[in-house]
Amino acid sequence: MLRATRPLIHVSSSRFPVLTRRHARRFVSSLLAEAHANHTGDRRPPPQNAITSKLHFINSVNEDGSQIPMYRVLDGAGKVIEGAEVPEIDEALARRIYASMVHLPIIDDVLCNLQRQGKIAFWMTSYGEEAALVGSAAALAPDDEVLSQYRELGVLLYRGFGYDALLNHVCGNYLDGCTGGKNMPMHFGSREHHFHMISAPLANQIPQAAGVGYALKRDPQRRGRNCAVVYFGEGAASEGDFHAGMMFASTIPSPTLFFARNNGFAISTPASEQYYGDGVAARGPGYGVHTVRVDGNDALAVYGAVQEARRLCIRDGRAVLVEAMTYRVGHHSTSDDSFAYRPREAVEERRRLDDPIARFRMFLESRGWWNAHEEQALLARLKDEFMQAFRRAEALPKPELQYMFSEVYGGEEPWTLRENREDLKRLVEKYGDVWEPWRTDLKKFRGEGRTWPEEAQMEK
Ligand SMILES: Cc1ncc(C[n+]2csc(CCOP(=O)(O)OP(=O)(O)O)c2C)c(N)n1
Ligand SMILES: [Mg+2]
Repeated sequence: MLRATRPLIHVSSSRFPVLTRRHARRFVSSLLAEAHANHTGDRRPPPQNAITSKLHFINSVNEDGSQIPMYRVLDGAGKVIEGAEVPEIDEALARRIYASMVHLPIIDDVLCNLQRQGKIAFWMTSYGEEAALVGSAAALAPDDEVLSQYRELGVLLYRGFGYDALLNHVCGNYLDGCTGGKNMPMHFGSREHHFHMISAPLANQIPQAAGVGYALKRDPQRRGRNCAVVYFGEGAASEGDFHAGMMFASTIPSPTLFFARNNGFAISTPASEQYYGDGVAARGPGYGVHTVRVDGNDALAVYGAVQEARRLCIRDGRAVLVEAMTYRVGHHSTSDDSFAYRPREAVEERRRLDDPIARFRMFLESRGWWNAHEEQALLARLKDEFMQAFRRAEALPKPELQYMFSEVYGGEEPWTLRENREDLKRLVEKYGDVWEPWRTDLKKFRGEGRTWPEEAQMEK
């Protein structure tokens, strides 16, 4: 990118040239070159790098070749580890984080069952990643712009996206404010909650986030106040778009916080086959980006790391990368059976040894902020509220059938869509009453698929 040359000293008289930073830099380096040449007899320009006479290859960001360490605050029993920097957290925030973690497996259990019963089309669980999601969400401002991959429901719910909004989307009914019933479940988003709509091609959100970060920097109302936060899996970090996004945010500086959820798998491909280097974190310094690796199953460590990452990001107006190490306890999605490619015992062992929810609960209990009685009451209340919301969403019809053709593209409707709509209308009129699958299915739509208002709109 071309940068405007900023004057260092601006002299208004036309007799003096404007001295720019670039001129000053050139002047100083020519002096240095001359001194270097006089001293050594070497007339070449002075090197930018320190010189070494040792031929030494490196393959690590650490001098000693070791892996980047992982920041942790709580041990497996929820006790603060020796020497840990404990982020400031009060009882109200800790309880909010905990409640937001706890409802994720409740939602996942219910929705996986409903998918098996054929009541919803698809679901992807957050099992095992509750601390990474909620701990990070808690460290952000509610109006930081979030661009997510798909497994980040916990972040959106933390911001107050309710069960009704979620289930209207999952059921694809006419009140689905995310995609108007047109997309698969898991394509949620909410303008009100500064959470950009999910789109399935992996990593597309990463360069977009660098652009969003840059837009925030250009906006005088939000500069120095907000950042863009992009969530992605370690699998998505193998896409070219990850590198494009990092490069953008590094060379065209913007307050963009990259949050990698390293859950050990990209569907059936284990992390060990996804990269040979030191995970995702090792790539950050290559782009000159401040980077930290954190224990993603430790809600307190994630909260502290993201809070600091956000502070740096906004202070410097530059990208920061956080890699949260966690484990995908669930199958990739309801279309996957992970026991076909990893032993069931390994998963059960992980769940038993390192449950992020239990770890944070023990921390709360050790401070006297939680007890078994509250636990029971909370679980029962959340399950009840969720089931009631499901019954409400399930009872609502799908949008007008013809709405599938509206609001697909901005601007003038392409003729292909108009033709498709007319074809469908003709077919419904011809077969809608006589062909059984359609006779039943059409009843699920508003107007039983027979009303064709000129311009169907998404319910707002
Ligand atoms: C460009 C592209 N390629 C492949 C897919 C199919 N796909 C969907 S999810 C996924 C795995 C992603 O793994 P990761 O980024 O680690 O996220 P996780 O599912 O582990 O949360 C793949 C390969 C896709 N959606 N888009
Ligand atoms: Mg993954």
